[in-house]
Amino acid sequence: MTCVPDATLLDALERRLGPKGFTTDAQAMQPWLTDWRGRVTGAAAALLSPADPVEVADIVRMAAGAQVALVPQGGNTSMVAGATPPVDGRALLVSLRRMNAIRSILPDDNVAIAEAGVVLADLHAAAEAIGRRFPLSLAAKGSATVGGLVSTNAGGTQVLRFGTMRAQVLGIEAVLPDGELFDGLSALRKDNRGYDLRQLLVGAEGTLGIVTAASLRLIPAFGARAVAWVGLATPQAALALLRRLEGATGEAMESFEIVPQAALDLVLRHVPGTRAPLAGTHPWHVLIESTAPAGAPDPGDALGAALADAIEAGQIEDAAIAASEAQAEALWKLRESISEAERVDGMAAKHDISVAVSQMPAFLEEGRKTVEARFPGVRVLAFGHLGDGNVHFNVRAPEGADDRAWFARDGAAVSRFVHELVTAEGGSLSAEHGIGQTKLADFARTASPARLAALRAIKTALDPHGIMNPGKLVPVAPAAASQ
Ligand code: 2HG
Ligand code: ZN
Repeated sequence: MTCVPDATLLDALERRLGPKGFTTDAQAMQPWLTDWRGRVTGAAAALLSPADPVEVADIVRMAAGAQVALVPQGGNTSMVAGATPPVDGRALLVSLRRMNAIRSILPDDNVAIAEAGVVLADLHAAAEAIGRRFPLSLAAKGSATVGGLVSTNAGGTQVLRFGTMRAQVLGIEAVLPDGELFDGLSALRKDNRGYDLRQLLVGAEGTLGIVTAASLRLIPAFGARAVAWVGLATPQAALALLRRLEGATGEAMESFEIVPQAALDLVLRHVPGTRAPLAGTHPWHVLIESTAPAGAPDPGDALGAALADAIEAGQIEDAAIAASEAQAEALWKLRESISEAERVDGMAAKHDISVAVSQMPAFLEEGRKTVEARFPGVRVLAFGHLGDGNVHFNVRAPEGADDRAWFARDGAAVSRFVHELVTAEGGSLSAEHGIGQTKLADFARTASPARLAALRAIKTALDPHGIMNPGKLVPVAPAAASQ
């Protein structure tokens, strides 16, 4: 159990961080105490906004001495309330947003060294300015920060070709729970010096330390991209199309996102300036992006030919390829606005699940029927990264129901049911969003004893007083919980 921060600690922190780095003002803290989806609100004794890694190290050292909890936060876009402090108000919220410098960008190494508070869109722009690309993107790119992306091992829409954040991180600088600065910001492509602390911190959700900067892999900018929208009848047809396009266009394809008609309808209803991408409606849709290096043939040619073959073979119902960058952006906006449209529409029980890619079509259809039969009236809205075997299998309240009341009454039972279903299929209840607080109980229930024991052993070894982001990711052992 962590301690309540006393006046001596708060005074010392205020003196160390100055007015820009320390506040206890309720109004200033308020926007950062509730998660993006508005489901979880916590409390904090103070909001700390360090300006550099030395200040972060001092904060952690002081908090460790007093056994006070720290909750690191970046853009506050967590889908699992991973950066929302506990309700007891004992924790100090540590915002990394002021640490937003790109320290260096090294074209010959294809590396950018970015501080934790760098916003993803700014990293994209910096890479583009030197003819490179940071190959990870997601809908929250205008707010999500490097520290959060690293700490959650974020995925997004290009994982199919480039992998998750784990594959992009070459080095990490972080403050460990005792206040020591781990300077692992190398640009080394190969480094076999034993346990990989860097990879331990990726996806640790701030429970093993505070990531202050990362060296990140860049790749050459693409010469051209082709973006297509396809209408089809079933997820099975979508999977067959994925494999057909891989055969026809090989490495060129980098996104393959599945969208049910209901998700497209939500976007068209709630997001101004959007319009239907195809003339008719279709049970399912797929957004595809294919790219080619500078000087290579237009990727639209191979993609167009493969889609024409798929129409001829009866695999898909309709398809359109964006004729301009503006059209390509408009298609991406339809996909990237689903989360926001769903949020505007009302509460949903959110499930970020993965199964083997080959099993996903059956899970989408059978899983939906099973959930809708068990909880009559609910509406499954499953969309996302079919190419990675990861969809957001969200469940909305029955039509016309008071969504907040429904969520309060049934949300946990629905999530438990979905998580048990996916675990029974050999899948994961967290594919790319992390465990945070909202998945913790179901993670504890469904994880194997060996997985939980290893997780707890690592946590205890590095953070013996449990001050780093308590209540997230690592389920408390039953004996400790009953104390
Ligand atoms: C996406 O793929 C994000 O759009 C958000 O991961 C998913 O809101 C969601 O459930
Ligand atoms: Zn996603």
